[in-house]
Amino acid sequence: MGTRCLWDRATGRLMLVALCLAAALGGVAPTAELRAQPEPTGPSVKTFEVTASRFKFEPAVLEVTKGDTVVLTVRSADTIHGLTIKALGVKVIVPKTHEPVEVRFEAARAGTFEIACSEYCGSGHRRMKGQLVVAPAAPAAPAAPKTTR
Ligand SMILES: [Cu+2]
Repeated sequence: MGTRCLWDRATGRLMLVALCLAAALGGVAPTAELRAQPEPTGPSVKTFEVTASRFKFEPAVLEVTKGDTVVLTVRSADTIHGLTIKALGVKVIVPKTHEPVEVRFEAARAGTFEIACSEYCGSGHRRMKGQLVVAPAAPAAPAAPKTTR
């Protein structure tokens, strides 16, 4: 009789634990499903607000994926500048009026391309550089680890 009673209690406890576990799992599952959704791949439009000033571009490094349409809205914070990416045939004059200028192009090639200032803007003009980093089109395999410099 005594053992029987203990058994019932143990079974009850087990069932309670099982119920709690099921509830917990049920609560976790939707989050896991959301996280499992793959990121959209393929070409898209990447827009950047770029500020040119003596003697830098901000942000200095723009990262896109091959095939992306890149839209840059460029403003000058001080004087006249230019923004060129020779390798991709991009060139735009950035007026000193702070008026934004827009330049749109396709990131047709993967690689790292220099962004330079095309209008003489002072003693640091020649070192006024940025980078456009065009990653290869999204691979099916997991992305390679990012290299840092
Ligand atoms: Cu310049």
